[in-house]
Amino acid sequence: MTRLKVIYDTDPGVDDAMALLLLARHPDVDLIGITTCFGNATIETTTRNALYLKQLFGIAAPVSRGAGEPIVGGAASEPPTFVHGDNGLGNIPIPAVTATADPRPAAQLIIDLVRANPGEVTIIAVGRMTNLALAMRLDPGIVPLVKAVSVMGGAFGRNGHAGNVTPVAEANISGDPVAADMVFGAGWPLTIVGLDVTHESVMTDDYVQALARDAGRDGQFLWDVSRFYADFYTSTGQTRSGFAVHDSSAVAYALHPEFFTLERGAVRVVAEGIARGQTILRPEGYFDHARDWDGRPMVNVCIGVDAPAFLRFYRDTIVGHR
Ligand SMILES: [Ca+2]
Repeated sequence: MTRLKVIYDTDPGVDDAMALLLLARHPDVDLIGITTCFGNATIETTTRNALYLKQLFGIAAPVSRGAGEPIVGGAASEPPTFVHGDNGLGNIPIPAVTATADPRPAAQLIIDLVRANPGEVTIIAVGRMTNLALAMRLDPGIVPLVKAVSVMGGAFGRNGHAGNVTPVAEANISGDPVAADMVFGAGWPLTIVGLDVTHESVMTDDYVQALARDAGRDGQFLWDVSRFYADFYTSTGQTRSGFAVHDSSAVAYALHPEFFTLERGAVRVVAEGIARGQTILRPEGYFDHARDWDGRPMVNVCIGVDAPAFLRFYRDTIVGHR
């Protein structure tokens, strides 16, 4: 298999870090760029964290700083420190970081990498969609040059799962709904990996403990970085042990789409009001016209996942790297 060229657009973030490790350790992935966005922490913090992880994981790809606020509507909302800790990485100690960011803004790095690798780049976007929307706006010509886009975000109410910032909205989409609506309407081959499936896969304490035992330094890191995050999930009653696996699900889709079942259709995002950030699918073959969805491109929406296969894949990749 030729290696998959990946741009990882991220807001590290505990689960972002766990997904980045999966990308860094997978033999079939050629990680060519990491772009940061505000979200789980401020843009200063997520960029510092991405640089720290690049250093820690031994990643060669450039890290480029992206958006610090939504594409319209002003300042970012307060970071969810109760989920990812004050430093965005579950309050693990972070030593001085010597790696430095690429001088280009994230949107420019995305454009440059896509243009240098036409038809070959998969973008895995696991934060706000702001950098992708900015890149599209700067250079709409990149859209047909992208091989695939795999997005962690959204909530469609399948499998009994609600939103995680409101009953209908997921954080990445709610944090910049205008950008998400642009990205879902662009016309590139796009798959949305939302809470409908990410809440189906849970890394229990036993699972992470086994990684800590079997995967050396990487395993110990996974255990340490995820303790604060696991406490959030158990204290809020979302899990009995451990946490739902968000960002790594979007990575898994890019490498193993067969783990997932899909619905296809046009997706719009609610920009304002109490449903801000809600993702609404009009399925392909819907019986009637719906003006606000007419003319929008078809995208894939993940509605089911083989969670045991996915969790085995994550473990095998991390342990197998030793
Ligand atoms: Ca994220």
